[in-house]
Amino acid sequence: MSNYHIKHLEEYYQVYRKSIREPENFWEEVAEEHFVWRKKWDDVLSWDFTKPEVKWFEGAKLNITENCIDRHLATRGDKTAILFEPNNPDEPAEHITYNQLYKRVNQFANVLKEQGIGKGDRVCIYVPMIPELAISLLACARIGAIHSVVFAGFSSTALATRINDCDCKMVITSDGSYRGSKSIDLKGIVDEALEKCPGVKSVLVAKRINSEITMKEGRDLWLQPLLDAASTACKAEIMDAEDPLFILYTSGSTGKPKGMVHTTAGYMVFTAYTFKNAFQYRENDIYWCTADIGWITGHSYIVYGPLANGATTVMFEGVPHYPDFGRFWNIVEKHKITQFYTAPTAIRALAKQGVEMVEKYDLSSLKVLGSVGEPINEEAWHWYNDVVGKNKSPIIDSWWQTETGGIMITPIPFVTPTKPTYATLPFIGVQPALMDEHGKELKGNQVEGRLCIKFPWPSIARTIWGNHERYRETYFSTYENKYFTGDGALRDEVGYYRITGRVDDVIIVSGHNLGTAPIEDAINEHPAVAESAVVGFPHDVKGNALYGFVILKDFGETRVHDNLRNEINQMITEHIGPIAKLDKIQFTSGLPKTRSGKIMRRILRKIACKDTSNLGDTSTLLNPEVVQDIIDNVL
Ligand code: 6R9
Repeated sequence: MSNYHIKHLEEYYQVYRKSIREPENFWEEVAEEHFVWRKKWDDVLSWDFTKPEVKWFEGAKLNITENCIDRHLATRGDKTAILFEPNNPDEPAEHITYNQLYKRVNQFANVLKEQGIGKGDRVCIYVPMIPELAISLLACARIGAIHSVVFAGFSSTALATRINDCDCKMVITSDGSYRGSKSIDLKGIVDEALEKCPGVKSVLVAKRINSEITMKEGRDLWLQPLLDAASTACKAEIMDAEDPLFILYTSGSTGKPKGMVHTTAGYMVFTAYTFKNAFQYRENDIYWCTADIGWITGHSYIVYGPLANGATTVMFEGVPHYPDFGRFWNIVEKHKITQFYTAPTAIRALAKQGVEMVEKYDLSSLKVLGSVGEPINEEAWHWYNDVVGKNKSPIIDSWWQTETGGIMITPIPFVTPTKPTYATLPFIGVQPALMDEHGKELKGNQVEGRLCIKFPWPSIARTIWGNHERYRETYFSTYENKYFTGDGALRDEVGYYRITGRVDDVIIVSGHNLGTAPIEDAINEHPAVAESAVVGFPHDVKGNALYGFVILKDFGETRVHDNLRNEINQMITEHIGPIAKLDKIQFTSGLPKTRSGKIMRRILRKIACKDTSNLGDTSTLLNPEVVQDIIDNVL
């Protein structure tokens, strides 16, 4: 079908218009022609954003792993499906073919079954970027278990919260992980978490760093011997289109993380279709996304989207600066990467190193460069375009979210002319709207407002695990009949979108979404702390860094403040993880509050950004006098 691969701008507009005018026909054609179904759907789409309820391909039966693996075996059995590049550059890369992936996923699926896991059970996956991670997702999907991957950089408390929120019966982990020159004791973190997780019956442990760990009798099992003993055949569980495929947690503006639930058919169709078009993927390309599978980018564009297209997808275990800042470019040269997808924070860190680190390597294989996770600033965009892409590989600045499942606004490479810092045009089937502060849609171009989506797309998250009301409240209550993204955006004179950043209490640090509420909760756990407020301020590598304003119970505290700062960051590390540590901590006697007792973060944000020329009206504050005091002591 010609619609599957967009080749020029006019075709984009044609296909886009069709996808908007006849969304059901459009997606039905895509679904018909590019996937294998055990049974086709009775109904393409039913939806109601007031409930909210969205169903795609209802009545269809399928298994996503048959689409990602089995159907490729006849034509691509010996092709590399997953190309694993280890942390240590001296350790050989591992090429896992589709034939091998089929066997390994089936063996893993059989182990899960033997351990009593079945359809609908939740399995927590806390595994570093090693092949077992991708394989464990697929093994769950094979038998209809719902995977809940927790990024293996989260602390034991964060892990326990996520395990308990969706009642996981099993945890899959590894003895440890490598990160550059360091190794991390993952199993120790799991053991600590499980003290608070009575529902977990078994733990499967992959061996990666050969460290001495304790195995709890009756609960913990080494994975490899079980895999070796398992059969390489495992029938795929036949799933309904709307059966949950996975849960993935994202930060919200209250303390509790939101378990976004993605279902099977719509997610598969949209991630596969966006992968093919947004990266202009061709057979025999070698595609590399540098994200961790612990985030949605890894789920959709390391695992499901690429494999549904029979692609070769690279999994990199390490970090951009080990053994030196040339590692990414070394990998591009070594594996002749054609599509490279990374985050602005990585681009900024690498751009700081100067061009020699890039120019040492042959990057001529690159065709398409991608950016995701946060707004890309102009300087980073140009560096990426000129130094890495040599002005010939278009940058796709792709905007999307955990909640959207797949790419929503992006240039299509070689089709949409790019513009620095602009995510450009909505993807096929995506209907954005910008809203003003009164809840009215801003029509026409050259407008700026809050970004909403007016019509369901196949991979929209269906609910928040265990809390549908929170799902409605967070995404569908601000603007009537629209999905609200939490982002601000502008539309320029030709209709290109530029994402301006979060408009809620989520701060994106190094591409990671962090809610201010859980960080403040962690700080407030410190016995010396009475109250705190966290805001973001610009940082040249991380995009944003965190600034904490902290009121101590006894302001005249005689203890050394630097120690207290370390202790507060330690609290945060324990409760959330090191990614949420504060760059600056200012101790203060008060926080600016409204008469209803709400902290005025807008003012704190301006102070942290050293932009105090126009603080707006502070007269309505309960305590306007603290503002000057905070300004005088700003760090
Ligand atoms: C895929 C992913 C979602 C938030 C999103 C927005 C920001 C992502 C962006 C971008 C500007 C881009 N974001 N891509 N902002 N330009 N190209 O990152 O999901 O971790 O849920 O984050 O990230 O603020 O709302 P997630």
